[in-house]
Amino acid sequence: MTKIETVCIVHQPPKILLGMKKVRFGRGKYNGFGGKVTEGETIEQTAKRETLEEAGIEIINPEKMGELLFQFQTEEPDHLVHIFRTEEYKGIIKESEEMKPEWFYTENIPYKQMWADDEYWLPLLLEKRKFIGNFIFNRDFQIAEYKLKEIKCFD
Ligand code: 8OG
Repeated sequence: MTKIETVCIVHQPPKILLGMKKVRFGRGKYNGFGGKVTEGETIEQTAKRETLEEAGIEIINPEKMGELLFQFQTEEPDHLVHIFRTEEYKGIIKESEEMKPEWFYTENIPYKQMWADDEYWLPLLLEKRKFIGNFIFNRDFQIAEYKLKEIKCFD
């Protein structure tokens, strides 16, 4: 069964907010904030809820920028991830059980400590370009195959 999830990147040029994930899938990697879409929730509601839970902030006007399917050559199920970008938020950024938030200058994004696909699509998001794609990971979580294309809008 495919997991439907979100990732939200807070982008206040020239910086982005990432979190060091402390638990579960992706532990030890920097990522945006996000998680599973629960029943009855829109993906935008998920993006807001997860960012509040993980970083303590209320995001304002998140915009969907990407839709990516991740497939694995292990038992891990597919992940369909909706990627959001937001510039504004309310509240004070706070560490949670899942994530330790940290600001990075966009010229200093820690790609080596992120999922291998992120360096393909994050530069597009930072330029406010929208994209869809899929990535297949091998057993070492390296990219075996991928497709990524820019789109004008989502249907
Ligand atoms: O709740 P769970 O621990 O399954 O959350 C996984 C999070 O990681 C969720 O926000 C979706 C996100 N995610 C993947 N794969 C990738 C990826 O390749 N790159 C990035 N940036 N995020 C990913 O599941």
